[in-house]
Formats: sequence, structure tokens, C-alpha cells
Amino acid sequence: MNRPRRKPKYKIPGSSLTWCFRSPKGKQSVNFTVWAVGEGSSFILPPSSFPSFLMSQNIRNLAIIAHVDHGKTTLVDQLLRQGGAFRANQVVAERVMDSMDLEREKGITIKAKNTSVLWRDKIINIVDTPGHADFGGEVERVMKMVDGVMLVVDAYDGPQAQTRFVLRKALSQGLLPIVFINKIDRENSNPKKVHDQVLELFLELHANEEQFNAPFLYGSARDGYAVRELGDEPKDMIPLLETILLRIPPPKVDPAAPFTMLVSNIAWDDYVGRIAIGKILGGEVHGSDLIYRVSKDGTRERIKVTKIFEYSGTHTNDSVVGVAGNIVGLAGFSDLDIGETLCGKEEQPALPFVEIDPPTIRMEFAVNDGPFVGRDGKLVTSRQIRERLEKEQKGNVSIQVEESERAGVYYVSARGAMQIAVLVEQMRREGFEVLVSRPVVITKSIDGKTNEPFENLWLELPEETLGSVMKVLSARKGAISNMETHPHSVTIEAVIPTRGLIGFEFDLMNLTNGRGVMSHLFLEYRPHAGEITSRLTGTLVATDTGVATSYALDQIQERGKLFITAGEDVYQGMIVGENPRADDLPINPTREKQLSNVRSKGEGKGIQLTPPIKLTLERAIEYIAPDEYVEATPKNLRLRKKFLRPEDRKREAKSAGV
Ligand SMILES: Nc1nc2c(ncn2[C@@H]2O[C@H](COP(=O)(O)OP(=O)(O)OP(=O)(O)O)[C@@H](O)[C@H]2O)c(=O)[nH]1
Ligand SMILES: [Mg+2]
Repeated sequence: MNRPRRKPKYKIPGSSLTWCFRSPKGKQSVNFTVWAVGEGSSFILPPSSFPSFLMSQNIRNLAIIAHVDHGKTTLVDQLLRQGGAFRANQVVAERVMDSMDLEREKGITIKAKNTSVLWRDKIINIVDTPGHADFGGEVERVMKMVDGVMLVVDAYDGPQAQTRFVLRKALSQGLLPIVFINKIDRENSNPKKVHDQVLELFLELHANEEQFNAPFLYGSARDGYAVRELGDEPKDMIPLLETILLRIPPPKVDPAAPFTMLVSNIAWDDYVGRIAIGKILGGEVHGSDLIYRVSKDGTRERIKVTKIFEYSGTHTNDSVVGVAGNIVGLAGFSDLDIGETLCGKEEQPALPFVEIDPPTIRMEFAVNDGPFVGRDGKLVTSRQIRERLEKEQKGNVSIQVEESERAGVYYVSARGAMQIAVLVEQMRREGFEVLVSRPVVITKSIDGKTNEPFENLWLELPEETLGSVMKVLSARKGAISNMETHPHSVTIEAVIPTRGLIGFEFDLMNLTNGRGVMSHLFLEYRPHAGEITSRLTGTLVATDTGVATSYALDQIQERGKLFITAGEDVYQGMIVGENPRADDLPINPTREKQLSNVRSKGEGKGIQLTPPIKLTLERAIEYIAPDEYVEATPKNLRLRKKFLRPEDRKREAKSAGV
């Protein structure tokens, strides 16, 4: 390998530096401008300034994968810190990679994102991935960009459903793993037991010998340390960075080949438009190069590269060249899809792309046809909604959008209700109003029989709630495959139709007072499991449009639970509460007390209304019945009947044969 002959001295950011080295072409020297000063490496150089044959040897591409909340993004913070990405006195937000508003608000990662640290003269490209099962598609596609993975496992919780899913994907791609058992600071954590559980998982998932011999490290991402052996003195993240350099191989790429890159991710920039993100598999690309974009159907389009981006620390930097092995972003596209090949020569073949797991649920997105349309949102037309959904489909491989047979209604398919809720939440922020239906599962016909998706479900419950949870599980057609009792809890493994899982978390939280923990994972398609009655309650439906009065609500709350409070605007067909019985009860929430000569309107003052139940978007989507919608606007979430007028509902029910 080529090594620099003379180690450059310590420099300050902005100063210039000449680096001499031997190369296959003889003695060479390159001039650099020092970017920043980092720990361990003494300085940080723009990666693009390395000559490309040196580059790929100096790059490590790594994805951080885990179950939700096991600490991936917190770990990335610490790696960036150790790599000198932050100035000594810089105030940095926690979980800097969770940069989307919605990510910060929900405290979870939604989109996979790239960054890099330069440590001991090596560029470590890191991809932070989401851990929530609904965003599994994001994880699958980044596997093609990296040469190794860091599997993070919580030292208390141990491997969970999504640990299994992401590890299986990584192992089947032949990637080498490093295991980081995180949160050893947690009380009652059991890193030794978790170590053994992870090894068992490796066996179960048929890891090859090299993968099975993965190094295990332990630590606390929150407190900023990693150790090789339990009991070692906790200091910093250096053991983890050293392990990455030792264990993760440099990318296997050919710097001498023509330029080739697989589009693994798409980002959007308001100035340059679509950005193709991926690892360069061969050759180099320069700003203003003419390259080819090969679509999945084989058509080739000539593109002029307008910008090259590199990802470093919390920044995106412009670069003059993208070199083989590096993960870069390219701009210059009017249209682009994930999975497409970019290449320098017209005759180059397209690269194969990993097929990712298909969506399992589908929902309707419809134009808001309620009387309050346009009150909160500016983007309400069918065309605006269609364009927004199409844009989402481009950047989000696991979402599919289709037109339905009805005007202004689109079908959106995804991996789970959470994924769709996130999309709706983003649309609300952008000023959209939209109606969304309850999710239905996507069925398949196999040998003439209807098959539906099934999932593995893992539950952990307080023991005393076991009976009631089992009852709900069996009503939802769950079949228990394993059960273990622990001193304070019970763990259950079950196989359940995806259909039975819709709204299940809501029940679980109610039955266990929020103490139940669940995770689930797509298993396979199996024959339809038969009827499942998911919601046993009916609704209280408004008969009139107007303002809800305390007087009316006071009477209504004796019938059921309220979703609204006095003073809120309501409309005919809107759902204002839950009826404990299965049918829908028409009520008038706008009714006012008849005024007599002596009584005044202010007489409602003494009325005590119970606080209304406010469902979050996710819960609301799973709560509603098939003939209902959630109306999502920038400021309000309302539940309503699909057909607002009772006579239309009757007609519809009749034609559906109910
Ligand atoms: N006690 C303890 N808590 C930690 C540690 N690392 C992370 N956490 C906490 O765990 C929670 C989840 O951390 P994240 O870094 O967001 O987890 P994540 O794996 O990125 O989560 P997703 O991206 O949503 O899958 C946060 O509240 C962190 O503060 C740790 O080492 N010890
Ligand atoms: Mg995260």
C-alpha cells in the first residue's frame, strides 16, 4: 500500500499543506487545504483532495443498524465528537443526525442519513439508519452502500424484532458486522447475557464463519465510551473507531474503471433539486462531467453533473471530484429513481439492485370534501396531493402510490401505519389538507386462494395483564408459539395476521397501563385467517354543523366518551365521540338550551365536561372503522364518516350489502 513518506506536521484549519508520496506513477505531491483539526488524526483534509488510487484504501463505509431506540443516533454523535467534527466549545444538539423536525419531535430516526469522520487518516463514512420496523426499507437500501455494519444492541432489552431483521439483511449481503452492546450504564443491564443472545442470533441467521467471529464491544453511547472487555476502564470511543478500521474492509472498487454508481438514496435540495446518493463503484466523477442515467427499463439519459457533495460531520460539502469507494451525492437530475445506475460510458451495463420487501398495507388518501376544507391548509386540490405523493414515492422506496377508481382518491401502500402517519404529518406541516382511511392489508392470490401477510409478534407484559392480553390476541387471530415467565414479566411470541396488528398497540397500552412492550416483523403470506372484529365500539356522529355547546356535550357525555370539547366547530357527519355499543349514534352537539323568558344563555356555566380524548394521528388512523376517515389539516385532526350525510351512508351500506 502507498504510505506518505513524510508525515505532515500539525496544522491549523485553513493553512496549506504539501503531501509527498510514492505512487504507481512515481513520486507525487499533492497540495491540500486543512479543513479542521481532529483528535487522533491531527487534521482533517477534504476527502476529495486525495488522489483516487490512495482513496479507496483510506475509506471505510459503515452502516449503524439496530432495533428502535437502542442508541444508534446517540452513538453517531459520539463518533463524530471523537472524530473532531465539533469544535471543542461548540454547543451541539443531541442526536444531530435526527435533523428533520419530525425526527426531533418524535425522538426517532425516520430517514437514513450519511456522515463521515476522518480518523487517523482514514475516512469513515457512517450511515445512520432508522430502527422502527416501518422504515425497514431505508435500511435495506443502504446495505448496498456499505462494506460493513455496526449492530447496536441494548444491554438491557437484548436483541429485538428489528435487530433480527436488519442483521439478517446485513448477513445475507455478506457484510462483516461489529457488535456494540450499548447502554451498559443502565441499571439491571446484562451485557453478558445479551452477548450470548446475539451469538445465538448469528447462528440462527446462518452467519458465515467470518461474520460469526464478529468483535464485541461494550459501552454507553450516552456517556461516550466503548470498551473491548467488560471491566476495562471506560474512557472514550477510540476502541470502537480502532475496531472499525481493523474490521471493516476498504471498499472493493476499481478506480481505473469508468465511472459507475448505484443510486441508493435520494435527497432533495431546494437549490439543486434531486441529489443521487450512493457509493462510487468505479472510476471518478467531476463537476460538469457528462454521465448516463440508466433507468430500470434500460433507457439511458445523458446528464450533466452540476454538483458533487460529500457528507462530513453535520455538513454537506461541495467537492470537485467524487472518487471510487466514497459515498457522495450528485446533482443535475430532473428525474431520478432509487436503484438506477449512473455511469460514465453509454455502453456500460446497469447494476443489479436488491429487491426490497414489498409493502403490506394500503390506505386511501382523499381530497378533503368536508365543509371546513381550506380553512387551515393551502394545498387541498387533487392535483397538489397527487404531485406530493409522487414526490414521496421517488424518495421513499417502500411507499407505492396508485390512482384509485374514484376521482381525487389515491392508494398509498407502505410497510406500516407509522410510515403513512409520518407522511401525513409531513404533509400537514407543508400546508396540505387530506383525508386518510384506515389501513387495509394487501392480499395476494396464491393457487386461487386469498393469502394475507402474517407477522411474528414479540410481547413483554406485566404478569397480571396476561389474561386480558391473551384474550385480545386470540380475538385478533394471534397464535402463541412461545411463552416464558420471568420474575416480574411474561414474554410471549406469537404469529398473527398483519390485519390483527392494526390498532393492537392501542389495546396493549390500555390493558397494561402503558407497560407492555411490543415488536413485530413481517413473516410471510399465509391463507386468510378469517373475520377479525377489531373495534367493538361505535361512534357518536354529529347530525348538525355549528359550534359544540357545553349544554349538548354534557348530555352526550353520558352516552359515551367525547373527542371534542365545547366551542369547537363541528360538522354533519363528524365523529365527536365513542359509543360503547357497536352502532353509530346520531347526536347533535350544537344544541342549545331553549331560552325561556327568565333564563339566560349563560346558564351552562356550571357544567363540568370530562376532558376529551385527543387521539394522535397514528392512533386515529388505526382507530377509525373502514367507513370512516381522519381529516388531517395543518391545525386539526378530526374523525369523520366517509359519507357525511346519513342518507348517503344508508345508500352506501345498502349497496355494500350490509
Ligand atoms: N442509559 C442510556 N441511554 C441511552 C444510551 N444511548 C442512547 N440512549 C437513549 O436511548 C434513547 C434512544 O436513543 P437514539 O440514539 O435516538 O436511538 P436510535 O437507535 O437512534 O433510535 P431510532 O433511530 O429511532 O431507531 C435516547 O433517549 C437516548 O438518550 C446509553 O448508552 N445509555
Ligand atoms: Mg436514530
